[in-house]
Amino acid sequence: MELKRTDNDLFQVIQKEVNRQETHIELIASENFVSKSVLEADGSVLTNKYAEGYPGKRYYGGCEFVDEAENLAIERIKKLFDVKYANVQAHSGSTANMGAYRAIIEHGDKVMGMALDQGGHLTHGHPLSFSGIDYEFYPYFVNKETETIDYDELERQALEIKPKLIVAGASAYPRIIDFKRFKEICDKVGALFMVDMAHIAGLVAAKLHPNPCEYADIVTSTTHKTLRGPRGGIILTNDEEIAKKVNRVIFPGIQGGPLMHIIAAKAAAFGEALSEDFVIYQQQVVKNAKVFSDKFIELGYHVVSGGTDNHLLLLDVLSKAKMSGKKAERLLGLANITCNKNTIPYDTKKPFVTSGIRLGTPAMTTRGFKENDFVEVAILVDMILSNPDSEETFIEVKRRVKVLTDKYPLKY
Ligand code: DSN
Repeated sequence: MELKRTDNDLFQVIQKEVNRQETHIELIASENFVSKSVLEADGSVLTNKYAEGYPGKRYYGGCEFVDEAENLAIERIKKLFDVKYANVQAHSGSTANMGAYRAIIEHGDKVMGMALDQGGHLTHGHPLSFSGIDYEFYPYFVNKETETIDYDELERQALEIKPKLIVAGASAYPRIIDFKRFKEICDKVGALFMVDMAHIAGLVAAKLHPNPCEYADIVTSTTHKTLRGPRGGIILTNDEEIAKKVNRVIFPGIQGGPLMHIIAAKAAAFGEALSEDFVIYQQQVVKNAKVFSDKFIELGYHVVSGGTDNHLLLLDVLSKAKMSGKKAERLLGLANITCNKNTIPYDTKKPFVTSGIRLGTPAMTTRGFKENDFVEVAILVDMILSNPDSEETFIEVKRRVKVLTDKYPLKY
């Protein structure tokens, strides 16, 4: 280990994080564990290379091999989502969204996006995000009873607001999103249609969720969530003119040199996502989430929208356990179970406090967890939330967490 020799302080920090990842149950719905191959590409010498421009049209010499890496990433992602054009240079999901907006709308245009406290994302119009600053965002909501997107109300709002663009996609929405219906509403009001599929990209790739590329003018995603690649972004479209604009706004519009090691790692991850194993993995992610959600319902919890169709669920901890999401996140953390506090629809508490927690199955499914393991995790979560002051409970839960994490070691 060269780092241990040259910089033991940093080496120890990394070791502590390795140990944390090994010994904790990871339930953050937007996280995953990449394969060794992806990690290898991510840590490769491609980090040394400047390659401003696109394959075959670079501003630097010596790009012949990074061109090959980028072309592999582009060809694989196009095949994965059955789409004509792809930009794989966006450094992140936020950058991808900035690029998508800049490619298809103008500053000040009206845009509709899912309300942030009901599952939407920062870059779908938060007032402090570039999105909320550059564009006039209007939120749409979930139905108070069903806690699912109210498409009729969305249509009514869209007819009134007449936005230039409607954005679908969410960070905390447990149900299938009806892209066809979104597209019909967009057509009715003359709006462009964008989908940010960051959370569900892996499910889409495995055909367990409708493919937004069939309906949307432009689709963005991160690559590190269900898709199980390195941290980064992508932009997809079937429209040649939009594709040309996307490439211009990403470079030179927003970014300089692309992260070629990350692009190589994206290529590796997209290659994996094209395999039959990946489909089986995603099927297990969904099965695990369903069983996980069912167990919480059986234990007396309100699960937002009554369950899940995808990789995550939103647990209302206030109504059953009489505590905030913030407290639940902290207590579970003490028992080596990692999750994040999350607002639930029509939450009465602030985003930094919340009434809920968001729980996802992608990461632990990668480690090998099956349905019965998630039943056990639900029991452990409930033990902590029901006995927050019992030291014995914490000791017992930590013991059982260790049994699970030892059974499914991280294979790095
Ligand atoms: N912050 C991410 C999430 O956790 O869902 C979205 O970018």
